[in-house]
Amino acid sequence: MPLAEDLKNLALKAGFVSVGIATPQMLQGLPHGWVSTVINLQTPEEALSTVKSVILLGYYAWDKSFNLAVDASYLVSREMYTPNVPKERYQLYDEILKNKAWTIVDYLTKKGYESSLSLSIPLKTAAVRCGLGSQGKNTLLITPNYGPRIRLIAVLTTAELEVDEPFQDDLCGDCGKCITTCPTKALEPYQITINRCLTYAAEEPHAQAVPDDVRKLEKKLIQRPTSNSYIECSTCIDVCPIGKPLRSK
Ligand code: B12
Repeated sequence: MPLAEDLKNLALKAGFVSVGIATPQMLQGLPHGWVSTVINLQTPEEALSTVKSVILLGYYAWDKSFNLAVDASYLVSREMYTPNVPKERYQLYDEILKNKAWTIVDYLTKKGYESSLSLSIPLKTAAVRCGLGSQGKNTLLITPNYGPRIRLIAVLTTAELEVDEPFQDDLCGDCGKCITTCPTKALEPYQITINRCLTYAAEEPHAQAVPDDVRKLEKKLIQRPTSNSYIECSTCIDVCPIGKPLRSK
């Protein structure tokens, strides 16, 4: 069995629902560098200089609780905020993704290929080039079967693998539910104003760039199971009709 097929079967067995493969050359021209204050996006080559293939893995996050984020209290709690100390945050879905993707890294490493996980390449646009789905009006990756209820991670490897075709269709069509339902009006078709997104507001409790009306809605709408944790907003995912489960809450 070709290695790509072998890896796809392994990924499905590990619990991923969609898998696609591209070369780093196929991922040229994607977003790069700092996205607001959130992340410094890397190219695959910056993440692993010897990379020959990029494997994009999609995990079905079917429950709101996957959006749980926990801030390390001694670093960043609202009461004890210390400027200039790097923040540390655990997002439940990131931890699940990393855990599952290690199966693929481990398998490739044992076969002699250098391999690593990446959450710092631009995963949505990479996933489109790997054939997983289209980029939606909410800016998220929309897959035909699960809509945007997919979380993404990449495995970078020196193995040369058979690649997939980029996804060509626009799955949103005339729908604009995510745009009209976003509580802070952060979305325009295919674009987001980051400092109006409730997730950004919750992640950055001290950012001056977040307008007052958004801070008020953050206090009202963001659920906080404990003082150091919150459930990230997922309204623009929940309302998407594509792949919507019968019972979505
Ligand atoms: C930075 C970031 C954020 C920031 C900024 C969001 C953003 N859209 O950039 C904030 C904190 C606001 C955020 C919020 C959320 N995020 Co976030 N975030 C990221 C991160 C780290 C990078 C995203 C990125 O590349 N931004 C850079 C901008 C420039 O790229 P872009 O959004 O693709 O913008 C392009 C489009 O606008 C496009 N475009 C412009 N016009 C047009 C027109 C057409 C027709 C088309 C097709 C495209 C197009 O051009 C732009 C540049 O290429 C990724 C993880 C990763 N490493 O990729 C997760 C990620 C995108 N987030 C994710 C999620 C789930 C969320 C939230 C739902 C929160 C949550 N509950 O987890 C919200 C959703 C908000 C939203 N609708 O975007 C998931 C999305 C999964 C999916 N199905 O796509 C990711 C992939 C994390 C993961 N590991 O799964 N996020």
